[in-house]
Amino acid sequence: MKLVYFYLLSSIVPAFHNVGAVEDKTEEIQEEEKFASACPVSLEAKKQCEEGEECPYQMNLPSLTIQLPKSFSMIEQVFKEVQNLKETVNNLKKSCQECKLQADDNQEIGRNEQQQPNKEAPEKESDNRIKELESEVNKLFSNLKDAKEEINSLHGRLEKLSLVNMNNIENYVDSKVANLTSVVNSLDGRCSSRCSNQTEQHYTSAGIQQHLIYKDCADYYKKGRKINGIYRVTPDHKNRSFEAYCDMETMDGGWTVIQRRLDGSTNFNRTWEDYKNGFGNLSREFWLGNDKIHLLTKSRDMVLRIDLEDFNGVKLYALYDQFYVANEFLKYRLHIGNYSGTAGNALHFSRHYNHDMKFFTTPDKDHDRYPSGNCGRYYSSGWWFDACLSANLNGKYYHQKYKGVFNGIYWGTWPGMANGHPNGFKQSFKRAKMMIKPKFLVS
Ligand SMILES: *[C@@H]1O[C@H](CO)[C@@H](O)[C@H](O)[C@H]1NC(C)=O
Ligand SMILES: *[C@@H]1O[C@H](CO)[C@@H](O)[C@H](O)[C@H]1NC(C)=O
Ligand SMILES: *[C@@H]1O[C@H](CO)[C@@H](O)[C@H](O)[C@H]1NC(C)=O
Ligand SMILES: *[C@@H]1O[C@H](CO)[C@@H](O)[C@H](O)[C@H]1NC(C)=O
Ligand SMILES: *[C@@H]1O[C@H](CO)[C@@H](O)[C@H](O)[C@H]1NC(C)=O
Ligand SMILES: CC(=O)N[C@H]1CO[C@H](CO)[C@@H](O)[C@@H]1O
Ligand SMILES: [Ca+2]
Repeated sequence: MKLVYFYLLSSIVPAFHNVGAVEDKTEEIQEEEKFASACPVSLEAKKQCEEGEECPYQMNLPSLTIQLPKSFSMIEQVFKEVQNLKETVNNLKKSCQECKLQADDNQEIGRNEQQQPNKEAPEKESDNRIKELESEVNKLFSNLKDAKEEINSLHGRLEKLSLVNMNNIENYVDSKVANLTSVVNSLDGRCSSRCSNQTEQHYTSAGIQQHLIYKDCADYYKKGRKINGIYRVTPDHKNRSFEAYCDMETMDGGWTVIQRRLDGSTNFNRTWEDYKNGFGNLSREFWLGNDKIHLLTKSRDMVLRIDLEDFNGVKLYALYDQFYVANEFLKYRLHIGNYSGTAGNALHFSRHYNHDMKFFTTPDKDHDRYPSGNCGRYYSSGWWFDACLSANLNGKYYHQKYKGVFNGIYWGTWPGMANGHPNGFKQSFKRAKMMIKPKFLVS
C-alpha cells in the first residue's frame, strides 16, 4: 500500500526530490523519538526453546497513528482549484463548439455569399490548443484525485509520511495550476470575443439550446424539465451518452437515480460484468452501472441521497455530502462524505463496519475484507462490502419479513433492523432508491 502511494505521488513530482530534505529529517527524528518513548516494540519468545533449536519469536508492534502534515489540506485546496479549472476549460470548449456549429450553420445558410479564404485556420489552432489544455487538465485532475484517494485510504495507517515531501508536491502542482490558468485566461479572451461577434449577428435561442450538453439530470432540471422520467445524459463528452432516470421532485429535483428497488421484479444477484454495465429496467428496478456511476461522479462533486421505505410505511432518508465511485481499475472503490438525515449512517456504522473506501464485490469477484469467503456470494449481491456489511441495498427483495441469513435489502441503523424480531424474523424494505446530484446545487 505504501509503495503504491509513493510511486503515485512521485510520478507527479519528478524534479524535486531533494528540496527541503533537511527540514524533513528533523521532523522524522522528532517523530521517531515520540514513538520510541510512547510505544516500544517488544520481541518475545513464543514458547520455551532449547539450545540449537530454531526458535519462534513473536514481535509486537505498537499500533501507529500518524498525524498528516498540515499541507494535507493544501492538496485538498489545489484539488478544488484544478476542478474549477477543468470546469472552465469545459465551458470554454463548449462555447467554442457552439460557436463553431453556428458558424457552420451560417455557412450553409449563406452558401451563395462570398466566403473569406483563411477563416478556418485560426479556429483550428484554437481548437487544438483547447484540446491540449484539456488533456493536461484532465491528467492533472486524475493524478490529484488518485493521490487524494490514496491519502484518504492511508490516513492514520501510514508509517513514515516523510517519505513523501509534501512541500514539493505543493510547489509543483501550484506552478502547474498557475501555468494552466494563464493559458486558459488568454484563450478565454480570444474565444469568447469571437463567439460574441458571431452570436450577435446570428443568435437564435433555439440554435443555442440544441447544442447544449446535459451532463446529468440536474442540467435538465435547470432548463425547466421538471417531470420525472428517463433522460439522455452525457457526463463526459469523450464517452458515449446514456439514458438515466431523473427524479425531478424530491428535495428540489435534479437527481440522477443510480439504483431503485420497488417490487422485486429484477434480480440483483448478478456478475461483475452486469454491475459494470448496469441492468434492469430504468422505469422500474435497476442498477445504473458502475462505469456510468463513475463517469457521473468524476465529472462533478456529487452528493448521495438514499430513500428507504419499509412495509409499515415508515419513510426515512440518508444524505452524504460527497459521493465518488472510482474506475474499474480501482475496483469501483466507494467514497462517501459526511452523513446527515433520518435513516442513520449505515454506510459508515463503526470502525469495523464501514463501507466507505471499500472496493466493489460481486458473487464472482471477491474484493471484500472478509478473508474466508465472498460477501457478495453469501449475501447474493454486488456491493462495497466490508467484512461484510452494515448496509446492502442490493440484497434480495423480500415481500415481507424473512428468516435466515440477513440477505435482504439491509440498512443496519433502521429502527429494529439489526436485532431482528423476537421470533427470528427479519425486517425487509418495500422501496429503496439511491440518487445523486451536483454538490453545488445542494444548500
Ligand atoms: C507553461 O508550460 C509550458 C510547457 O509545459 C511552457 O512552455 C510555458 O513556458 C509555461 N508557461 C508559463 C507561463 O510558465
Ligand atoms: C467583431 O466584428 C467587428 C466588425 O463587425 C470587427 O471590427 C471586430 O474586429 C470583430 N472582433 C473580433 C474579436 O473578431
Ligand atoms: C446467486 O447466484 C449464484 C450464482 O449464479 C447462485 O449460485 C446462488 O444460488 C444465487 N443466490 C440466490 C439467493 O439466488
Ligand atoms: C420497462 O418497464 C416499463 C413499465 O413497466 C415497460 O413499459 C417497458 O416495456 C419495460 N422495458 C423493458 C425493456 O423491459
Ligand atoms: C465533513 O465535516 C467535516 C467537519 O465538520 C468538514 O471538515 C469536512 O469538510 C466535511 N466533509 C465534506 C466532504 O464536506
Ligand atoms: C465508462 C466508460 O465507458 N469509460 C470509457 C470512456 O472512454 C475512455 C477512452 O475512450 C475509455 O477508456 C473508458 O473505458
Ligand atoms: Ca473475501
